[in-house]
Amino acid sequence: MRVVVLAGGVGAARFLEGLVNVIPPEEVNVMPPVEVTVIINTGDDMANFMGLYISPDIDIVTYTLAGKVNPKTGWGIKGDTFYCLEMLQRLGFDTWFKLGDQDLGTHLARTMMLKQGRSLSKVTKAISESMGVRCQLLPMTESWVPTRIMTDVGLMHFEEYLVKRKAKDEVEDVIFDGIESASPSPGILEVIKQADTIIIAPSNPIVSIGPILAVPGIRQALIDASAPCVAISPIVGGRPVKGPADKLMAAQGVEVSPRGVAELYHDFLDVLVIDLQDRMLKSSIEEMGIQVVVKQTMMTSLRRKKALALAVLKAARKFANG
Ligand code: FO1
Repeated sequence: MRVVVLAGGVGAARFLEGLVNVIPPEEVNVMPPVEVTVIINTGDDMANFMGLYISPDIDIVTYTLAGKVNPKTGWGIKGDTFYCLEMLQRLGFDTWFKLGDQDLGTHLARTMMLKQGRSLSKVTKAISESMGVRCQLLPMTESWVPTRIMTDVGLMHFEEYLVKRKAKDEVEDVIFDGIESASPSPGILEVIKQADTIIIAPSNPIVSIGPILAVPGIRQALIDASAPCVAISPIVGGRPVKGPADKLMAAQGVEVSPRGVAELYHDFLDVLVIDLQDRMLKSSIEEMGIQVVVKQTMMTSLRRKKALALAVLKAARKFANG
């Protein structure tokens, strides 16, 4: 069975941890082997940050699936040290983006491999495989398409808006710089076409899933796909579980609710999984032609992550069987 997941950062990575834990390991041949391919947002990438190529969402997913991620923050490496940053600070540099010493190793490796002319897909494969990640991780595109936020104090990279300035600026617009001339990474359109199940992970619909959908060809591939497409709402009780999705959705004139998420994905979505807190929205979302499953979606333990993943796979199978 081929499962394809569209993913951003922390929320998606937590869901993926549940998913890979409910899929029988290859050696247990209870069913045809299940391949999981993750199409990851690269709009957060910084192409020359301290001279390095930084891919936050790719690293969050890689470290999480490798069991290395810092569980408290959801990003960076568990137990990492920050001596390099401390030295940079002493030398007068602004170290607002916290890159740990081991994390810097990943960025140095990626930057050197890219400089040798290897593609971001190949670099991502090399790094994730060396960390023992079994899923196939694909950057949404291989060209640099930074997400920029137009605010009342000017245009800035998404990470500067979110991390450096703590998402305090008024959002006027969200721009996926150069995305119209980008193309999906090799294999992405095929993997969507051949998928048995497509999952939209609980990531920020505007700046994590949005850029993936904006890569020319990907949204149409999802619309044309024969596989059922199931999303988990990242908005629970009118608020994002984590991050600035509410501010960004409001700035785009989208209702900050699972119904708003359904609106954003309506042209390719078959089923939306919403939290118990939002069960009163079920019928109005179903009126949009999208089936709704009401579940506990707060992933506060591995047990809950696994239960959510199983519910999503079950919803997809139920939809596929009509
Ligand atoms: N998020 C923060 O809020 N503060 C940080 O200092 C920070 C550092 C960081 C380093 C590497 C990495 O892969 C991610 C990092 N993040 C940090 C997370 C990141 O800013 C966002 O959570 C994602 O880009 C959004 O999905």
